[in-house]
Amino acid sequence: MPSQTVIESDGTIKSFTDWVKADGSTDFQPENGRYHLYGQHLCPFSHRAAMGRVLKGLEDVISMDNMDYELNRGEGWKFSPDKEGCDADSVNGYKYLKEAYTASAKKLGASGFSGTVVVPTLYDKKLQRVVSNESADILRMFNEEFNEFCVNKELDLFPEALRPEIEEVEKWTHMTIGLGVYGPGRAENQEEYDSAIEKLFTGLDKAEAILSKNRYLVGKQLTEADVRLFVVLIRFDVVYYFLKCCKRRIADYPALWAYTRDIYQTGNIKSTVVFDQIMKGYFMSYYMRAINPNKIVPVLPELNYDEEPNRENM
Ligand SMILES: N[C@@H](CCC(=O)N[C@@H](CS)C(=O)NCC(=O)O)C(=O)O
Repeated sequence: MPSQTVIESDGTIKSFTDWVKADGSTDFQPENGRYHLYGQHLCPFSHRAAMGRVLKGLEDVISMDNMDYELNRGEGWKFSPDKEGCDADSVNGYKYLKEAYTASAKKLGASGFSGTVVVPTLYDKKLQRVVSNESADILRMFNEEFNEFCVNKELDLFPEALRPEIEEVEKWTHMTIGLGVYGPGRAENQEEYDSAIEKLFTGLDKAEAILSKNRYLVGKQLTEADVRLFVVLIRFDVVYYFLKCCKRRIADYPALWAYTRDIYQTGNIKSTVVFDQIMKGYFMSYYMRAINPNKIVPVLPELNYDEEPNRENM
């Protein structure tokens, strides 16, 4: 089966875009123990994949290593088993994730990897190469392609009948909120800042209006649209608020705050939210070098994510 990953005209690979498929239409069949996830708790995109893994009950089927939370430009994601909560590379024993990317690119006949080495990365231990480094695709693979092996087969985060609506909601939540949280911090002048704030809080107000009437964003069940919004909301008051998104906290929005707690308390999701690493990751990594050169990690705000959400009967 030809790989879906493209070798660019310069001979390199910029991203891995293959798919695990239960119907046998690709080289990547779902198997117990065959795939591995490289992630980091700080990253909302990595969190999408970690949530899919836990929601579907795939912890024993898909192994996972957590990278060093401190990301440096140049060297990229590193394995630091000596740091609390961080793992060694349990598959290849590499020191840097880029080694897996380079070896995978060579395996496909490319001269190297020229894109950004990211988390999440889904790796195939059998064919010894990266399958995908796109979180939206990995979340869908976990949802659909491992039903033979997962604990929660009946959970469908992307039900056929709701797909157009889910994609529509994901589009505006991603543009206004998912990407929107980075706008105010990156603005280079007042005008840019003001318009970034306007865009972000218009998106949050819209989500608040929907979630004050509905338990979930689409239909009457948890879908991937909720997963994708949750990973942003759970970081908002502890990180993005301090990146100049400070018009309002999520805790100041009645519906968004209860919705965030509701999802946080669903199944095993809590186990995927590691505030200590989220804080260290954002405040110590190169993203914040300009505004936090001394790598000071602020105190975690006192917020009770375990407080009763009272949303079951909505
Ligand atoms: N499109 C990718 C983006 C993932 C992504 O941007 N991850 C960031 C961490 S939040 C990363 O690994 N950045 C690496 C770097 O900046 O060197 C996805 O959704 O999976």
